[in-house]
Amino acid sequence: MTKQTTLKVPAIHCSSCADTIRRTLEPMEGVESVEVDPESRTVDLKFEESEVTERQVRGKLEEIGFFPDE
Ligand SMILES: [Cu+2]
Repeated sequence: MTKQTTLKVPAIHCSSCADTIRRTLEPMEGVESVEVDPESRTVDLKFEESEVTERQVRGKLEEIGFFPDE
């Protein structure tokens, strides 16, 4: 089943941050779409929950220094 969630990521400051996040998350197995909004500092995520968990996506963001809020 596809799940949708919005992560708040305060470290996003510009479109370059947004590109980095997109390039990192889009190749992940199970991630269907990634939309990053540098204005609201949010990441809109659609993922297939049988293939990847929100926790794994959050972990990937943390690896590249973009820590999502709880
Ligand atoms: Cu930036």
